[in-house]
Amino acid sequence: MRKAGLTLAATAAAAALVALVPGAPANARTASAVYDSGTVRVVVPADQNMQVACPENWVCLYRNTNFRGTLWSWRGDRNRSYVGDAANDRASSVINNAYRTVRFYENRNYRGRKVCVGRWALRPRNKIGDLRSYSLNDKISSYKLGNPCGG
Ligand SMILES: [Ca+2]
Repeated sequence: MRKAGLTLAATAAAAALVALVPGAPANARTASAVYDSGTVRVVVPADQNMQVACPENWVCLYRNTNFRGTLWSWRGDRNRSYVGDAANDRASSVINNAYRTVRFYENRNYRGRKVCVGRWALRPRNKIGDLRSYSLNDKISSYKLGNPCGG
């Protein structure tokens, strides 16, 4: 069911992109399209390099570095053995606003290279602005909530 929701959201986002760009008003740089199924949120900025906030208690993947571009996010209450086709292997930065530590993995089912990101309470140390630093750019496929990093 989760996978179906994400696919629907991604399809809607793609359609909105086409609709937003032609004839966009002068203030289009501040506009964004939000698709929220309750568990999955896709935000598509009119300006594809715009910085979009990550909601509290959500886990956020960004298409571009420094938390810019298309945002895919999930409520921070469960593991994701697969982030779905829309977000898979596309994130270049991440924010963990969940109340628990998150480990992001290169492959599905929590396999491969990983990076640990501290919880909401540790902000601003709860984010990675450039996943190239961890050799995980355009690679994240799953993530798991867990114990503090280094524990
Ligand atoms: Ca991957």
